[in-house]
Formats: sequence, structure tokens, C-alpha cells
Amino acid sequence: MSQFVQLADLAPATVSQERRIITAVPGPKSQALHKRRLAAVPLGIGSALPIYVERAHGAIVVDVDGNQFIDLGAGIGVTTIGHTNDAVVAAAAAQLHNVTHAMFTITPYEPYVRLAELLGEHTPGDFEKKTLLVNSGAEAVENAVKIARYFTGRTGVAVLDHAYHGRTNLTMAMTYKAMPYKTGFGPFAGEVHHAPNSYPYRDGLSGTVAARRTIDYLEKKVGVSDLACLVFEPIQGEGGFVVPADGYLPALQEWCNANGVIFVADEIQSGMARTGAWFASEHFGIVPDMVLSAKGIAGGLPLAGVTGRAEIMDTIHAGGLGGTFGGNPVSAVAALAVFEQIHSLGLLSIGKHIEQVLLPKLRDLQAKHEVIGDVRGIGAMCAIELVIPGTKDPNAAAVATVTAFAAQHGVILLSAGTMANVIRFLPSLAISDDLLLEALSVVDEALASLHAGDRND
Ligand code: PLZ
Repeated sequence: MSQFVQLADLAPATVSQERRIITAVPGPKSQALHKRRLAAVPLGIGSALPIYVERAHGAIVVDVDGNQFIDLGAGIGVTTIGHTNDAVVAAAAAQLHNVTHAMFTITPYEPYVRLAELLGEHTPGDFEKKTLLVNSGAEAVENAVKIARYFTGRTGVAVLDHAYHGRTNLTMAMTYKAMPYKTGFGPFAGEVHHAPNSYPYRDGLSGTVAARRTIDYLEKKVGVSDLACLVFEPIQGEGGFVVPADGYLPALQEWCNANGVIFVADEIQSGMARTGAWFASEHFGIVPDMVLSAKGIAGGLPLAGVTGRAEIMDTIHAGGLGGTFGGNPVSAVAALAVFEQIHSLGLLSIGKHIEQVLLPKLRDLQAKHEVIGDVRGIGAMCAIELVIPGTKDPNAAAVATVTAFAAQHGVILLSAGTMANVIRFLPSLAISDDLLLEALSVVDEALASLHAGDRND
């Protein structure tokens, strides 16, 4: 057997779609791996859970000890159509035998072109579009800014409070939260301006008033003639699944359009069928000039796209855009399979259905557990915000307790939020109602354990 990889472990095995905890969590094999990891991997790379994954399928993740978890995080919204979706696996496997790398800027290939066509067709807006493919979400954001600056001849970049756009130098500057993303990593790229967002639970503002506040800020503190683009997440992801008030985003679009500011939707977390629409922008009636996709686009393989109005995308001189791996053929065919699966399995309506199961259940939990201050979300992108009961003070400790309890009981739950007090529910669209409800009953028990803790105090 090779010293680098245990080939037997690569043999596909079926994964039953059930929760099953057979050891302590983490189990002995995970603990042993964790020890090795601590010696070889820098501490700066955290892991939300100390369980090491062996395989995954659909909505279930299996760890090296044989424990099976219901996955309500989908690798932060990446395996949106389910782990190891058969069509994605087959397409990628076939492509591995054909060509793994050609470099599009040397010898181009069809899957890149087809994917660009599909992104053009499925992003909002009935106009000619062009798509650049890159490797990661942050790289998509970087390129959008680069293109917007070139096109407008302006330098300023506007982002919203609570935004998350990545970990590269420019995208760190665009991200809101200092710890853990920015602290100690400066100096950051300049000309990035953070403006107030719409956060209905916390600011209580209507969309119109919140938009006025954002626009006033940009007009007064930045000056529109210096502004190349406004980059925003239609539903903020890491920031806490913040859904803006009605009318907020359309007002921003109107202002951007009127002032020559490129309106860039970062749909890296909210896009690709996650919310029951191809892109969340559709829910708000906005048509961005550029749409950024990544995460769910290629069923777990690394890929990202910048799709924009042809006249904007085409201003860049030949050779001005590129990168070694951007639009890798294996990732690109996986993405084509993702598009096909979303169509053929009717996954947009499944996204809506998941919302119909999730939101009422989360509201039931809110009625039962005072710690839940807010319930919000669209499609398979919903969240609860935890507070100190009777106040709106963020309760990050409760989130940590609930997510740890859930892991012990076979449910992967992710936190979010600038104040780390949000639990987000972003299951794959392959999850059955039964599994989803079972996972929510574990969340119920986890929330009840908080009261039990009170009694013990
Ligand atoms: N824009 C809206 O959600 C990635 C980051 C997790 P990359 N979010 C998860 C972590 O701890 O690094 C994200 C996002 C939005 C951009 C990005 C960046 O995408 O593919 O991680 O670079």
C-alpha cells in the first residue's frame, strides 16, 4: 500500500441517510488524527468541529470513527445539491481521464465556454453578459473590483457593515469583522469604504430609510465621483444571514445606476439555488451589473465566476485577466453537472420547500425558547439569532453550547454573525424532510439544555 494514500479508502461506499453516533464525539480515530494535525497544520486554521471526515453523501457526513452526522452546514453552503452527488462525481471522474489541466489562456476548452453561457443565462438581467472563471470566492471579488475600477476609471470600493468578502488583502479590507479575519494582518488595500447596512432586527429601519442612511454615508463621506462599485451580499452570510428590509436593495441599485457605480452582488454564499432561486437577487427584484458565484457552483470542487454586463467585462485589455487554474476543466464539468441537476431534480422548488419546513419550525422553537431573538431567512438559508432572554444582547455563549451539543448528538450546525450569536441552517437540497425535522429536534434539545444549565447554576 502506498505510504501517501490508502487506496482501499477511496473505494466508494454507500452512505445510509441516517444519523448514527457510535462513539464519543470526537471518537478515538478523530482524536488520533487531531494529534497529528496539531503537529503539522498551523494553529491559525481552526476547525469548527474536531471530527475528521471519511466520506459523505447527500445530507450525511461520516467520520473516521463511523459516526454519521446530519449536515446542516454543507461545508458553508458548498455541497448545495448534496455531498458526492452522483452526476457531479461521474462528470468529474470522466473528465479526469480526458484532461485535468490545459490552462484556458493557453489552450481553451469547451466546458469553460459552456459554463460561461449557463451563468450568463441564469444570472438576473436580460442583457448580454460575459463570465470570467477563477478559483475561489475571494478571487472572484478581487476580479470584480479590478474590472469595475478599470471600467469606471474610479478607485473607491463601497461595502456594507457585517459583510464578508474573503481573506486576501483586498477582500480582508472589504470584510467587516476584525477578529478573526483581519486583526494583525494589515496594512490593508486602501479605498475601501464600509457603509451602514440594513439589519431589520437590530436597526428597525424600513428599507427606504436604511437605504437613505447608506446612500447619505456614501455621498457625504466618500463622494460618488470616486466610487467604482458597491459590493454587497443580497443576504449576508458570515455576517449572520441578515436579510435586508424590503426596498433596501432596489433603492441602492437605483442610486448606483444613476451615479455610474457598478452594482456587484456577491452571491458566493446565497447563489446557485441555495435560496430557492438561481440567485438571491431575484427575491429582491434587483438586477446587478455583476454577479459573483462560487461555493455551491461546482458541487464541492473549487471554482468561482464573475458574470457581468458584456460592455463592462469587455473593457479590459487582452491578457488583463487570467490565472493558472481558473475554470479548471474538472471543476467546470462538475459545475455543468450542478446546473443540470438543479434543473432535472427541480431543486429550486425544493429550496422553497425547505424554507416552508424550516421557518415555521424555527418559529415554534422561538416560542418555546426565549433565547431566540430572531428567526429569518429565505429558502435553505435560514437562521436564528440568540440573545440574552428579555434583551437583544448577543448571546454567543448559547450558540457555542447549542452547536457543541448538536455535534455530540450527530448534527453539524454552523454559527455565524459579527457577534457570533447566530446559528445558520444551510442544509443541502438533498436533505429529506425527516432528516431535517430530526436535526431540528436535536436543536430543540440543545436549546432546552441551556435552561437545564440555568437550573444548575
Ligand atoms: N463572499 C459572501 O461567504 C466565503 C468563508 C469561511 P472563498 N465564506 C466562507 C472562512 O472561514 O474562510 C465567502 C462568502 C462571501 C466571499 C467569500 C470568500 O470565498 O472561496 O472562501 O474565498
